[in-house]
Amino acid sequence: MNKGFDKETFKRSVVDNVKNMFRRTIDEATPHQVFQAVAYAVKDVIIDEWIATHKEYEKKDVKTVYYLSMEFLMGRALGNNIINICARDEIKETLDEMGFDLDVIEDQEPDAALGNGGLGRLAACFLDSLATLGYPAYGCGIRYRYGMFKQKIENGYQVEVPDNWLKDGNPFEIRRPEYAAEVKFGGFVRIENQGGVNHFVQDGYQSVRAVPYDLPVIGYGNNVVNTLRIWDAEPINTFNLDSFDRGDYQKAVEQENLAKTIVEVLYPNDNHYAGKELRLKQQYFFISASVQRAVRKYKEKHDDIRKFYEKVVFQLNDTHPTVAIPELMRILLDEEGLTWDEAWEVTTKTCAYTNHTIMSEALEKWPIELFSRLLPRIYQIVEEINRRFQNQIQTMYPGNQEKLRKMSIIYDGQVKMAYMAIAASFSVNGVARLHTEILKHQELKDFYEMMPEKFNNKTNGITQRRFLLHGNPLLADWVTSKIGDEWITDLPHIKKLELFAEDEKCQFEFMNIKYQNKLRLARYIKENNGIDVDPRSIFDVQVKRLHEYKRQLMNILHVMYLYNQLKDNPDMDMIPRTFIFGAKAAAGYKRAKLTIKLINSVADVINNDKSINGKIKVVFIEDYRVSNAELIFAAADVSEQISTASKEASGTSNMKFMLNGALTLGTMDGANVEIVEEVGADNAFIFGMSSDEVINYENNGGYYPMDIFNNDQEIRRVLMQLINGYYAPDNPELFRDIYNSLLNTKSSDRADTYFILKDFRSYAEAHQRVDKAYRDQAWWAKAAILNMANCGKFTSDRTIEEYVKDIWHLKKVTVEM
Ligand code: 26V
Repeated sequence: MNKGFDKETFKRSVVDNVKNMFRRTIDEATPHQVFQAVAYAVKDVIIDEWIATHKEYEKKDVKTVYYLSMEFLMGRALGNNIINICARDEIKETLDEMGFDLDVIEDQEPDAALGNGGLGRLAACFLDSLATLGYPAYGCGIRYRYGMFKQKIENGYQVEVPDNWLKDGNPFEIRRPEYAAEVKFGGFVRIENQGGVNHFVQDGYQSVRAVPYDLPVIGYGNNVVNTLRIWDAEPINTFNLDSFDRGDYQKAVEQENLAKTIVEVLYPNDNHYAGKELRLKQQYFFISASVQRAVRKYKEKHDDIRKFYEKVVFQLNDTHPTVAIPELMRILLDEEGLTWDEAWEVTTKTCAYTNHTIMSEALEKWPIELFSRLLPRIYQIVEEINRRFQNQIQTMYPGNQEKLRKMSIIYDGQVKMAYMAIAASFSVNGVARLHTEILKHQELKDFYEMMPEKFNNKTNGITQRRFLLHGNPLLADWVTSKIGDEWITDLPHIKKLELFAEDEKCQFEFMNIKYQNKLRLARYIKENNGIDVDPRSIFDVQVKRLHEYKRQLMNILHVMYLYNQLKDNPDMDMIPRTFIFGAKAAAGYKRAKLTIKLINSVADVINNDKSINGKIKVVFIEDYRVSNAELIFAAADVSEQISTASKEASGTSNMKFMLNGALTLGTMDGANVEIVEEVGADNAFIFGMSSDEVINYENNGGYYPMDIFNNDQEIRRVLMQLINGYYAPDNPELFRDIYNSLLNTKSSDRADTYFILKDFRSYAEAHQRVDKAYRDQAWWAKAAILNMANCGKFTSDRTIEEYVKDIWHLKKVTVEM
């Protein structure tokens, strides 16, 4: 309940907004215009709190975390903002009285999809938790003109469509030209001797003007409104006759183009580094602007820049913002006049680094040629960082050339960003316990041995406010009716649900709510895919980016295997199952895109086969994104978390499913390990090789999938169907590449790199356990409720408290209104 909320004021505000913005009366407004009017009315409600929060931060001179991230996958703002100002019921009612449906209005808003997947959504959850817990924080990122592409499925294939999310404006953003900063690229470095002191001056550069746009990040029911600051690029001098006259025509046009291209589009790669120049420009652009601003802000109140770290901490979300390290060094050395040692002390006490993947293809390594050409002064500083780091290695390991070679920040013509991040950060963290252990003892072993004190784990979390309170109102209300509403800001309270797990009436209520949510998703699927699904079937869901290590392929191969069994034995006793997929493939990732085609081809055959009586349905949900994810988690019975053990750093959808009472079918990978620890192995379906086994095989050259192909006739049959036209009668060769990836050892890479055939039997057996378990509805309901009851650890509120305690050392602030 929002005490200050006044219905009549709100109504007037909406009506006035429609008039002022569109010169229309409210009854003439389109649904999208109504959305905008409502969004501005909500902004009206929070604007004073936003101002008050920052006044309070100023007054208390607080330490602030700057969460530096190339990605913030925020999703829609309106519904979440309404929830966090605790005015959901009031606003729903008010709009009802005006003849509008809040759900329909919310549906008008485009997702802010400024991120790819897990890493970007984690950043968004962290901002929600920081504001809710009352910690001073900025998110710093890029205002991409085009976010993550929209996915269309045409003839079973993924087609990428540009996401012009800003075309009708963004009601919540505020442009802040007063905080603009200049960012310089290219040119050369000149040394100027002034009174015996060397000054480094960058000349002959191109530059852009970085202009920030602020978005409010609203804490739940606490008057705190933090800021997500995303930077836009504008040309430094508007194209004018002046420069034309001076013969700078070329440069003026180039700078205009640079500004336009820099923020044009989010790179839609997840876990694959490509070494594109524009990507490095994006990185330096938003980092230079953010670091300059942080230094300027600090200096408004403090004179001793040597104590910068007492008020500021930079959290690097993966290596993408690592140029923050040499950029801060540059400012401290060249602009603030600190010595190297002084600047290094400040920098290393300010920066902390989070690692989100061990996949080697995601590691950022920039060619020296590119790096030094684009960022000449920054490169000089990186060289000096490396020189001193090498000295340190030599002191610790005298004569050990191997260490020097393996740990060098600059090696083999490349700058290794992860190594720089580790060398210059006071904290290095992984995102789940298993992941951190693998970092310490495998991937980053040398660094861990040299500086063990830096390494720590911060198991990821998710915000229950978006993924239960907003996404699943029926279940959220049910939980509150049983145990009160403390879970909203203190998720471990949800443990109290355990008392109801065995209660027949509660089990029935739970299953009924799940059924309602399955109906809601079935309607969505019918509207968007034209497929009828049976809400009484088991909804078995895998939604995440498409990647080989996540093994969507194993999932669909298993569906093919089940279908074969049904064809042989149409009376086979099985609970009807709907296999639901949602996944975007990176635009250039051929095999991933072919996997989407395979899923859709299998869906076509199976969904149209009357002979199996609808026992299996396969649905590929187009354009999986934050907004439809909320519907999907709410409706899931089974959560597929089936990555090859050791490969998924954490996973976060696993937690969102758990929160919504789905049971995990998964490997002992990432945070699944901790989920099972919390809920008990009896209340999940675990299968497959352990990470140790996987790593062992990898260190010994892999295994022989051909043995499985030769000895297991059912697997062989499935694989043959990839190349005999069973699912592609017009083009039997269509899936040859997938077949080859599983069986053919080319000289370079191993076959079945991700152990799909190796884990297949164990996976199929786990599916049988699911089928058997679902027959006992009381057992299933109990297990689902126990999953909810034991998900308390996985709130991002807990993760943030750990970051604060171990890394950031921030103080909570309260805002009175
Ligand atoms: C890497 C790259 C490489 C260069 C091109 C663009 C690009 C974009 C994103 C990434 C990030 C890949 C790392 C990542 O997303 N990791 C995921 O992080 C989640 C949050 O910690 C975690 O739950 C997932 O397991 C992990 O895969």
